[in-house]
Amino acid sequence: MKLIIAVIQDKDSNRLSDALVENEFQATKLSSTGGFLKAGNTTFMIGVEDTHVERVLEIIKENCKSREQLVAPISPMGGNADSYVPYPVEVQVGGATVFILPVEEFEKF
Ligand code: 2BA
Repeated sequence: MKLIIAVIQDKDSNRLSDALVENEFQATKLSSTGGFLKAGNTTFMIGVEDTHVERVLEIIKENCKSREQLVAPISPMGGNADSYVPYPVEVQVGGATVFILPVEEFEKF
């Protein structure tokens, strides 16, 4: 068994939830915050048998889009004003960042 942990954008989370339910995969959704943008994102925990990992990855790919996001300028606040960028910068936020972990034991009580 594997635990798939997928960090995705909030905008895609309902679509991904629906697609997982349609395909009879169980998942837990957590509200999370990206360390770089400090903006909300969504983390899915999906426990599946090894043979279903590829299918779940396909579903994630089909339902999560990469997008450009603007990062607001951060004031230097006593730091080096030379490195201050006074305008928003665009970053490409991926459709999904996925970790696949082996599960040692799985129990439901
Ligand atoms: P954030 O940390 O808010 O990052 C959002 C996007 O900002 C990233 O998209 C990347 O394009 C850019 N970015 C991140 N750190 C950067 C830096 N030091 N310099 C320049 N640009 C930077 P993604 O790579 O697609 O990541 C989307 C979200 O997935 C991340 O949100 C974070 O919540 C999670 N994530 C990504 N890599 C991770 C990792 N290795 N471990 C844990 N979570 C990760």
